[in-house]
Amino acid sequence: VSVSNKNLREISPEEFKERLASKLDRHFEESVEEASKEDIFAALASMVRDGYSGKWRRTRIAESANGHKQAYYFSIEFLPGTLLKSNLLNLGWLDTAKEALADLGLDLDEIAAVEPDMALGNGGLGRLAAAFMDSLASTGYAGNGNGLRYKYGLFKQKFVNGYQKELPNDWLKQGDYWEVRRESKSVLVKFGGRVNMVDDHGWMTPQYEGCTVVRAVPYDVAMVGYHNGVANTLRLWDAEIAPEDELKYPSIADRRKIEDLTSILYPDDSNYDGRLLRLKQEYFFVSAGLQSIVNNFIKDYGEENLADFPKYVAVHINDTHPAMCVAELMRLLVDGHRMDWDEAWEITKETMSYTNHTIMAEAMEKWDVGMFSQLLPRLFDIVKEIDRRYAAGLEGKVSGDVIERTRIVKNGQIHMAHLAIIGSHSVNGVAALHTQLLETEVLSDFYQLYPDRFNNKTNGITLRRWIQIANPDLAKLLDKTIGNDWRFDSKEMLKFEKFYHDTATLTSLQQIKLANKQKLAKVIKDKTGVVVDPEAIFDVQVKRLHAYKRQTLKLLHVLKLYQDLKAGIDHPKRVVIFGAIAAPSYVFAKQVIKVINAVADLVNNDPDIKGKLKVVFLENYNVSLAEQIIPAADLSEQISTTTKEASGTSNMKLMANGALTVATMDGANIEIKDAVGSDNIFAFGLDKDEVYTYYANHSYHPRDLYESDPVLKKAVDALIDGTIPNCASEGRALYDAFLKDNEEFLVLADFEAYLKAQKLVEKVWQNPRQWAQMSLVNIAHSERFDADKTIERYASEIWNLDKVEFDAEK
Ligand code: DL6
Repeated sequence: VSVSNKNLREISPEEFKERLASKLDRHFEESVEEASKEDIFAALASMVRDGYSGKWRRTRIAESANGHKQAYYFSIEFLPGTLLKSNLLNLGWLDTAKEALADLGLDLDEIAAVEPDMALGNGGLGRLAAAFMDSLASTGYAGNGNGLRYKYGLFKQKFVNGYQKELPNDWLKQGDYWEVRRESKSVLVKFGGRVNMVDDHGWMTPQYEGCTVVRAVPYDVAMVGYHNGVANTLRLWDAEIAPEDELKYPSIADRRKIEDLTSILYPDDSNYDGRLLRLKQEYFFVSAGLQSIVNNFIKDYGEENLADFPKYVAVHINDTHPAMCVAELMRLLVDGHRMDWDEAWEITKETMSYTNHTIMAEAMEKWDVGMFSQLLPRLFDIVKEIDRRYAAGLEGKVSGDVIERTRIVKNGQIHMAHLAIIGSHSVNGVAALHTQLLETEVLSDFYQLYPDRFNNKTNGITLRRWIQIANPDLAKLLDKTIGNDWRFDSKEMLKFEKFYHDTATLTSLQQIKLANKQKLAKVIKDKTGVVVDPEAIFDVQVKRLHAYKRQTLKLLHVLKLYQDLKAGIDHPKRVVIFGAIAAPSYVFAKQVIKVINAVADLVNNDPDIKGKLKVVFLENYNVSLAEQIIPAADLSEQISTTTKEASGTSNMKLMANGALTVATMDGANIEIKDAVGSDNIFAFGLDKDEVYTYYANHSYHPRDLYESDPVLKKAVDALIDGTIPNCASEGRALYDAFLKDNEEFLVLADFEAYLKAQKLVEKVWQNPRQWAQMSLVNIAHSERFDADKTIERYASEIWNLDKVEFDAEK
């Protein structure tokens, strides 16, 4: 990129105040003194849009005019959180904004809190996609997102009596400040009906009959780069009635049948209708996105140059949800542009790349042939043909068993991961262990067939957001100690390690953490009424609720601490903080939530405990809440069953904020341990080989452990012996799950090692200087997980992008 401007204050406070006053005057006919927080927020958002609009236009023009290859990241989820502060930061306006507003007696944090989180994701998958958008722009690549504009997004989690209830998340009700509706770029997407292949001058061409046509309208959101004049695009599609079909849908109820396609993220897939809606959503954003990319390509380079498509376009399939990209691009090339199948296939493979984000079979999508072929008849034909040619091409070269295991269409189902792998030139996992497991276990047949396609890209996080925005005092301490170059090149953070013995720096670190904990204590009090002591260990587990992530192991630890305290065995003060949402139809996860909430009630209100242990489950965990919790964490719980967590990214955010990690050797925890050294992490638990030995030999018998370890037995029994009021059936469900022979998540098997690790935690906690030193090492080494670096690897090793070149200010 031409311009990398290191001026952290690109605008003066005076100019900022003037612009704000004039916006308020123009849009709301009011002065700063009269304006509500909402109006000030709207005025700020409008100023920010003015600030990047030229950059956005210039980037778009430069990207196509200069023949730059563009990457398109297709993802069912994007979780950018809120955008005001991150746009201010990336424009170089954040410090000025804080100062200017403070001069006016206003607090930027309070005003920014008006903005709802964009509810377009669920967890790590969506957050990673959003981090990549920021990094693509910030590293100066032409990279755009392609997803769905869910009107209600993921549900809003509420606890009623300790149970999770799901409410619609009306995040768009104030109107979104950042999106631009691009009516003229709308395309049509077809569902259902029948397809007849007719001979049109020697080319078999599909004729669609009786299908439902949905209009896809894009809403674009600028993804502003950090101090570099670049602004890329996140394109989100909304479903509308096609203008020519208005009469077909006369009533509101009729219209909603179409418009509801983009109402919610992850419709309940435990029933047929929910699954059908998911499939529709997936095809909708795949088809709309690819149509618009192909249209753009033809506008810029001409239809006659379609053979060069992969020179200018990379399409990334983020998890299996957009795997239909493979078949849809084939459809567009073969049906739409009369390209020969073999040529189209080579182009498709060269264009597509795929990331796998889990080894959990349940998340590797498969669609019933019946549903798929009815909803997408032409695409089904194409998938079948891809599958037929795949199998035919391997015949005689590899065993029939391998062909059978790797086929796309088999046993009445379409295997989307297989489609993505067969139709891509690159398949990557998201941490070294995960990629290794893909190669040796989960996708080993494919690895044998296509060893060159497989590669690892360990995940990363937006350090800018998690330090500069969420933990500004830590950012200032880094500036003071190592200078502010780290804000532009995270490698510089390694220099922070030089302050390992510096008492003043260690004291500052402790003070910053304490202040962050005081702030979080207030949030906890306001949200739950629970009073927590900021001097206690803040022990944090924030992530989706899933059996493999083992919030249950933390729960057993809490029960053990409670029992000790009741028996007069002392422990350092601790506040255990959970944040987690459960999929609406995931019964076990919801039972875990209920039991944790019941335990919280018990522990927090038991006078015998004297406040030495508190348990807090914060509702509706999202990016904004994460920004409040993570800077205040002392301890990061990364305790998944080894082999099950593909990477994890809360582990990275927490270490960057100086939390120490209690970790199984799973996912990216292994790489965190590599980075900080084994003295600066609390590693414990079964390793990969031990886990696989249990699985292979069916030799995990948790009841033996339970019978032979009285401490374990006592903690587990608390679930059913009446210790925890108001959750008898849920407690029983957990108890039964833990004791089931060959229980998949090996909870009890890791209990003893986990207690040992926590003993060590308590010991180190007694030595605040050592704790601060370990914390410092973790902060310094979080540079390794900067998403900018991850994106550099995707750009050079998978997408083959070069940086956008233009004069940012012209
Ligand atoms: O790669 C992003 C993120 C990883 O950090 C998590 O370890 C992984 O669980 C998550 N995967 C998914 C996929 N679906 N499921 N389950 O969300 O991806």
